[in-house]
Amino acid sequence: RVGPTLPVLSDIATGAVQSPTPTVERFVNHFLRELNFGQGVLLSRSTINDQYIALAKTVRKYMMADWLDTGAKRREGGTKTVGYLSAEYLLGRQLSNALLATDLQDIAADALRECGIDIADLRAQEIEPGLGNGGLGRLAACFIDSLATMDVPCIGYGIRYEYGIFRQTFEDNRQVEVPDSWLSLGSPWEFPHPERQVRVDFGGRTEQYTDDEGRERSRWIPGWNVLGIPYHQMVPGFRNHTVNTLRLWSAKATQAFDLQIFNSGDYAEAVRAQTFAENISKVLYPEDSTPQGKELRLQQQYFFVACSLHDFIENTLPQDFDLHHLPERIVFQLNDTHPVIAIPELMRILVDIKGFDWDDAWDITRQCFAYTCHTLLPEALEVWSVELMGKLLPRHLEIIYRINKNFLEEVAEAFAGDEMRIRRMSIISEHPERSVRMAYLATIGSSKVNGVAELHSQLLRDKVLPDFSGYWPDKFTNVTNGVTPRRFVFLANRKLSDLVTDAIGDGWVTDLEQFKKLEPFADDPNFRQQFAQVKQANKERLYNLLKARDGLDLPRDAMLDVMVKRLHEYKRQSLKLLHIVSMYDGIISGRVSTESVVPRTFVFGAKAAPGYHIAKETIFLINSVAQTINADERVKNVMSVAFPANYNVTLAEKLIPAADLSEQISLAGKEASGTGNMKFALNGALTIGTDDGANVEIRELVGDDNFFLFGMDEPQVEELRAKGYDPESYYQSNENLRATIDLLASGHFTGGDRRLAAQFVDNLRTQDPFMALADYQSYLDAQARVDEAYRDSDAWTRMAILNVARTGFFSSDRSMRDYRERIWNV
Ligand code: 73E
Ligand code: PLP
Repeated sequence: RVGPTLPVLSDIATGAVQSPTPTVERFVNHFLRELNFGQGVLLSRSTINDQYIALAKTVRKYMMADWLDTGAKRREGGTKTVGYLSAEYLLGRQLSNALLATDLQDIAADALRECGIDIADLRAQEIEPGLGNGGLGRLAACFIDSLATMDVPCIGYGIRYEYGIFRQTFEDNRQVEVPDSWLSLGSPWEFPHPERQVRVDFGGRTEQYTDDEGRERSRWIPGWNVLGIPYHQMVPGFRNHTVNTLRLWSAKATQAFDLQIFNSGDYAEAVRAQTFAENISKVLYPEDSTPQGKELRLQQQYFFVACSLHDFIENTLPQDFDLHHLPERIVFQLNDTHPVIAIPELMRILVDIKGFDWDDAWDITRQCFAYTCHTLLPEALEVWSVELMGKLLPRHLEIIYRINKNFLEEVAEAFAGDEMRIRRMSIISEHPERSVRMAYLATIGSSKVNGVAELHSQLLRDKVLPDFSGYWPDKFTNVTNGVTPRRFVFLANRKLSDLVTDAIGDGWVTDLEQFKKLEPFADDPNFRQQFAQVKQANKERLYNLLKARDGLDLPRDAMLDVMVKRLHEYKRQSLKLLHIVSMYDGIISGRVSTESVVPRTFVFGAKAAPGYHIAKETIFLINSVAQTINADERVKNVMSVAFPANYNVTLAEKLIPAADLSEQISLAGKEASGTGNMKFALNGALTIGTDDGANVEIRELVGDDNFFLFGMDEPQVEELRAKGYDPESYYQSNENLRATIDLLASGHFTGGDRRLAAQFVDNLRTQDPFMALADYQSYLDAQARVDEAYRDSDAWTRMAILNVARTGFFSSDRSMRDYRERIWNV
């Protein structure tokens, strides 16, 4: 246990004692002090990085008293805390968010101006911490923002990866991954606490023994261990004086190096153990939507979960807390299966360390966990081989076996003689190798299980976990995802925010349903005009950025059609590419005149997992098509394609507010929810989309007239699959599709080399696992409706305003209210 009760003198942090009203003068003072005494430089000699760090540390100071007070309030209050367990947090830049939360934006800008500094330059200096892959990690970041804003006690627990998601560059149109050294210029937002290190054991074996009371017990004799060092970050609520904590763990070797070996001259060997241990938090696995069955990943999972549980039980709860009451003080939300090893870990703590009876421990454990599933793809359901689990975590494997045995006995009693069911519901699957199904463990060990959009939760119940939802119907629920309006509207779209605030006041920032009040403004020509001006200004801002960042020259007055998200076959960037090539083919073949088309600028943003071959081929082809089209005089001024490298939160914040059209075109039943779709709608883009994930709810809310729906729905997909899907038949029967694919295959976009497009084309014609060809014609028809609608720009703007007005539901504040009511009971 760290830190006895401190003497009263040091407990001075109450906002009241601390904080005189911020003024420009005081801010200048603090900033210069940080520069001089923190960075050790004079203003006249300081670099932009010095200035950025000094500014960050200045802003931090303004949050400090609130942070300490929030912590004290939480400890005294004895309230229930949400422990959000997530292997990913895709935070995005911190500076702007901190300035916004503390209402210091104007003061800071003025103060820096007095120092001769443009604050925009310092904002641009920050490297975003990319400690997540995409939607799942960004969701975690939105959720902790909302919890702080709603003053809900929450500790976010995760991993402080030394390298986050790779930086994407393109060479010869191909993706090249560069390590993301986000820490290289210093990281002013984190507070390391090496003195609060936690030891985490691995490996070894178990041993049976009889305890003092004559009970048969098992204990773990670990083989090796590492240390977890916590790094704390502030999570400020929006102007409410609440600052919650994000606690990320970094791995460190128990012993730095072997001095004897070092002295003998074998330097590599001397640090081998250290390197091994520290590899655990070295880098984020760049896989999205599919798990990586690698030993190191299981190490990462157990590492952060063991640290977090220890931290909460030993360091956060009062010293003599009776753990029988644990469910009154914590609910651990499992962000997908990545932290599910926490369930047997809590059992181990309660049974092996605290001496609880199994049944008591199990009762407590199940109340302490809730599980969110984020996927439907069967290949994405995480499993760990029994062999690996036994090698790395032998005691946990034993515990999992016992949980399974008890559970299957229960099932056997309820469904006597139903052997098949028992086999289906077992945590242990036998094929292709004996392995632990983490989603089953999560479901059995949690009080609640939720999907992330209505459709997804339904499919989760019906398709992924039908036996479990039949057995425990009340355990299953839905919480539709949401996004934080602070970052993705207020910060990202300042112009829209001002316009909206002028119209309906600023209550929407923490109560996004107030966007509803905008509805009447859709019929106000003056408001429409201003709204259109905002969109145009956001486009200009984006084009200036893309010019400076990527050397791209984009026309100013085309429809901006955006598809940004991880590159995955189920998301169907391939379908978008077919649409582009078809439009291009129409023009160059003379079937369509340039005068008759609605000019479009297409923007892609997408990282492919480094080992995902077909995804990387798709990136290559998109870049090749972009290069060809952009250089072709015949389509000049009517078509351009941009693929800025390294799509991340920072780029999303510029791209989304500028978009006219949001591409959400996954095969129905595959995208659990999507959150990018929500951000676009809230920023006044219209959606062209399938009946998938949260698109369904977006469409219901904005209305059919304000949404471009296309493609099969999920039952139709299933039906076609059952009938036998033959992509080639679509190729043969659809002339436009055939021309499009043939043009792609011809080498036209790949310098005459047909081989370079062959894999992509063959894959579509022979496999097409996500049925792009089946939805092709419907997609083109919907795009024609988009063109039609866009021609009447005023009517388009009206639809865009209605999208904003009707999508306030997608605030992550609402998601958090749903979790509170349906799951956490906090
Ligand atoms: O539909 C998205 C969803 O919006 C889903 O694909 C994504 O989670 C988002 C937030 O709910 C997701 N990511 C992963 N699984 N689902 C995943 C799986 C393994 C590793 C990393 C991410
Ligand atoms: N990647 C980044 C950088 C994001 O900001 C987001 C969400 O906004 C996503 C991925 C998820 O996008 P989608 O929901 O379209 O998969």
